[in-house]
Amino acid sequence: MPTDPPPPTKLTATKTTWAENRRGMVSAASGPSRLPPGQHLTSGLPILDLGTQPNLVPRDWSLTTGGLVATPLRWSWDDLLRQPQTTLTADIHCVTAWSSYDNTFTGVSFRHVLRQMQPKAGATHAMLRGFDGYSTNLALTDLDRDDVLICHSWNGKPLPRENGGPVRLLVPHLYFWKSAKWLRHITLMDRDQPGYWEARGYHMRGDPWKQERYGD
Ligand SMILES: Nc1nc2c(c(=O)[nH]1)N[C@H]1C(S)=C(S)[C@@H](COP(=O)(O)O)O[C@H]1N2
Ligand SMILES: [Mo]
Repeated sequence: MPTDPPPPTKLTATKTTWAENRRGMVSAASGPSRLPPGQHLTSGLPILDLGTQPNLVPRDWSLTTGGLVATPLRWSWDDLLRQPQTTLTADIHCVTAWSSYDNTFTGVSFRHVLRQMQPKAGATHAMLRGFDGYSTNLALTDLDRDDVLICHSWNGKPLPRENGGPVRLLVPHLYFWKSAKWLRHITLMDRDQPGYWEARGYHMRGDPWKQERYGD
């Protein structure tokens, strides 16, 4: 169910130029630290998006899955809340160089969601799409973890619209662009394919500890 991404904005054009110039790359990690190389600490979650923020009430939200799955899902808000819930606290690292400590999220672990949809043999990657036309790719090995969440709450409150509410992905061990906001659809694939930022010079995986900011 591809939705075309919206046209470039000043922010998306700037970030595309950063990838071309490899902005923010530093030469060596300076030793063990809570802060990945090249990052600085901020507070809260600065808002980054493609320039549109879908306005969805929980009743309008649903999540569908397709591609290489034996059991395609279609979850309403109530279906999501009926699943086992996980609360965790994580540090967030954005490729634009801010990091934010101790953000608490509640949602359903992606490991549980994968079990429900039953990946078919040969499924290795996923494309995650937002209601704004955004997309991002992830390996199933990066999704099949207890700390990857489809989440609806942040710091004990409903996830605000600008942060992807009512429902977003959280992948705390990768740069924050992998954490798709306004999550709409998950496609399982038998190969890796670039999403929105990955097609614009950003790394296919995005591990902040390895500074996987940009593609080759
Ligand atoms: N649907 C959607 N998800 C998205 C984005 C987006 O533009 N659309 N931007 C990504 C980027 S680049 C970042 S840094 C984080 C920002 O999340 P925040 O606005 O809650 O801080 O969302 C990610 N998920
Ligand atoms: Mo980002």
